Order: sequence, then C-alpha cells, then structure tokens
Amino acid sequence: MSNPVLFDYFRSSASYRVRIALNLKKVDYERRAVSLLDGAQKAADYVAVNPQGFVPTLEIDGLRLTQSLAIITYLDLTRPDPPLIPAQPADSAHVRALALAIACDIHPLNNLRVLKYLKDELGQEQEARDSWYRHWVAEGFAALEAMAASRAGRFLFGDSPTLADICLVPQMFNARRLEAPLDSYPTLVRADAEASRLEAFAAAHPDRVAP
Ligand SMILES: N[C@@H](CCC(=O)N[C@@H](CS)C(=O)NCC(=O)O)C(=O)O
Repeated sequence: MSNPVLFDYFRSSASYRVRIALNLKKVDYERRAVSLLDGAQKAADYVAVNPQGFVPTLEIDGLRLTQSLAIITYLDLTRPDPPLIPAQPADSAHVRALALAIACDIHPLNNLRVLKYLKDELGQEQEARDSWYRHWVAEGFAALEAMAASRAGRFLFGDSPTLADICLVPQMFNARRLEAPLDSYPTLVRADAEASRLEAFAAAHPDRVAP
C-alpha cells in the first residue's frame, strides 16, 4: 500500500499536531503542502478533499480523515504503540480535557480566518488583532496551567508524551510568535521544553518542514 499522504501547512498548528503524532507512531508519510497564505485551502480542488477548507487532512489505510484530534485518535486506535491517550478512563478524560482546552477553546479563536475577519470585515488594526490573540492565549493558558499542574510529570500528564503535549507544543510555538508572555505558566513551559527535546516533536517543527 502507498504511504499515507498528509495535506498540511508548515505553520498550521493543527497540522503540526498530526505531524508530531505520525512521528511518534513512526508512520512514514508524504506531505502535500497547502499554502494558507495563498488561500489554497479554499481552492475547489482542495475543498473537494476537505469540505471545511482546513488543513490537515490525512489519507491513510484507504481513508481520508479530517480534524486533527480525530486523526490522532484514529492513529492511536490503529497503531497503539506508543499510546497517546491513556487507557484508564479517568486519565483518558483528563488528557482529553487538556487537549480540548487548547484545540477547542484557544486555537479556534486565533485561527487565520478569524484574524482575517477581524481585519477585513471589522477593520481592526494589527495592534488590536495582536491584543485579541494574546488575550485568548492568556485566558486559555491560565486555565490550562491550573488544570494540568497537579497531575503533570515530565510532560503535561505523567512521564510520557500524550495528546495533551501534542496540542500544547504547537500552541506554545504560536504564542511565542505573537510574543505572548509565558512566565505565569511554569507547568506548560516545562512540558513544552521536555517534549520539544524529543525528535518526534522536533522533526515536526515548522522550521524543519518545507513551507
Ligand atoms: N479543528 C480543526 C481546525 C483546523 C484548522 O483550523 N486549520 C487551520 C490551520 S491551523 C486552517 O486550515 N485554517 C484555514 C483558514 O483559516 O482559512 C482541526 O483540529 O483539524
């Protein structure tokens, strides 16, 4: 069977999550870059692949999968080693809650289309858009720090990387790009540093991936 194909964009954090998961699972894949800057995600040929006009999309096992967390869950169910979501129900709920706090409650507010709407439709200047961005990062990370602190180990949960770290690392990358202050989130900073040292995370970094 041919290698899985990942439609992604180097700086897209949802794509970055899936690259990390594929690397952790040691799945070889080919990339097809979809340039968000050029609006390629809205082109008819790509919308035929992903009706939401989002990256990532993963073609694997004869399937075409969308939504980064659904893709990572599929990888975890079909390629269980190493596990990314704990089997124990309470631990699983905790890890998913951490991941969803990022993927559903921070990331969508700061997505490209939302920032573009603020600019193009609501006439907001760069300074206001940056302030919007930092506001949702600060509110989301403060809550995430409180949620994670008591059960964190080397990573956001325990001593091996999980779905929570896979969501955290790209969000921290984005936060740094927008110069959001991070000093108030020691648990997040520590888990991000620990995860980023692993080659599976490092190789998925936007600086290591062709635009
Ligand atoms: N919930 C989706 C979000 C995907 C998403 O928002 N992707 C962004 C890049 S990180 C995108 O394609 N944005 C295109 C746009 O805003 O026009 C997922 O986790 O896969």
